[in-house]
Amino acid sequence: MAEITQLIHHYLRHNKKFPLVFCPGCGHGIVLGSLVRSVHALGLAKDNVVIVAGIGCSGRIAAYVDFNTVHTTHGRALTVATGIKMANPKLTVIAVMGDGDAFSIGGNHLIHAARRNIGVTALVLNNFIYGMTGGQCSSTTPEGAYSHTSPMGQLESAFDIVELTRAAGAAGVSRGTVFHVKELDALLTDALTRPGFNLVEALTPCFTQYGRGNGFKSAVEMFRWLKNSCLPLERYAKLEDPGGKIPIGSFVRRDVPGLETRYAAMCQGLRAKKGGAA
Ligand SMILES: Cc1ncc(C[n+]2csc(CCOP(=O)(O)OP(=O)(O)O)c2C)c(N)n1
Ligand code: SF4
Repeated sequence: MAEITQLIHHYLRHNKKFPLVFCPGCGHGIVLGSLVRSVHALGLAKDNVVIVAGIGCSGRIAAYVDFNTVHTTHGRALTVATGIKMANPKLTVIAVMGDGDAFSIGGNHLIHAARRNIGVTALVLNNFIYGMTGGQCSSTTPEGAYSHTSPMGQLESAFDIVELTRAAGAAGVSRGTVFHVKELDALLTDALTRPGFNLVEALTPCFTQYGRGNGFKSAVEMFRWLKNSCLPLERYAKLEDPGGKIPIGSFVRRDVPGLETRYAAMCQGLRAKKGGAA
């Protein structure tokens, strides 16, 4: 059996309806593939992996993968992921969220997860829009862009996700795209091995709700845009005029023990003080 077929059989839930619910040309399925390949590359046992998803098209990913999965409410994936990691630090906990989920309604949880440095990987599928609910603007919708709630062009500026999470204290922050798949796999694999809170932002096209209204003729054209607009951080840093280019790669790598590790050390210290077993 071809390797890819073996992966599909091993990691995907057979009783789920395929093809995926995503629209043709949606990038979310590519992120799903990246997630499976990264877990496989690290040889993680399926029973030790937990996917916590919020609500949104991105959140549907949890339904397809044969790990421990929880579908939470919109914006709250990180709170549930935090509880799971604190209760059982041995688990690899991955919160899969859309930009609306992670950066907008769940923005407060995001900054606190980063500040606490809970040992969770946040995989955020950023399509610049609320996809599932019909194309409302999110906090990553670029200024001037069309959405159903900014029909004259978005008046608000978008969050700079890297600077936001860096300032909040995250151990790791990286950005990839569904066009640059091998690089995305590498960023996610790396994040899954690192202690503390690690965020991987995956830029992914939503032609249905975002592309159509913003001058793209097709989903293919959106992939072409990712190809032409995104470039490795090192090359981006040398540009005199970055124009509309977007840097991708690893932006923040700090060695910070996760909150769960610091908590376990504190408990051990207390037990030792009382003369109990360490
Ligand atoms: C508390 C709450 N508020 C609002 C909603 C409605 N809602 C469901 S999905 C969604 C937007 C999802 O957008 P995003 O997180 O960017 O994911 P995408 O669908 O684009 O992948 C919203 C607002 C909800 N389900 N729960
Ligand atoms: S609405 Fe957008 S994000 Fe949702 S499945 Fe369709 S293309 Fe993907």
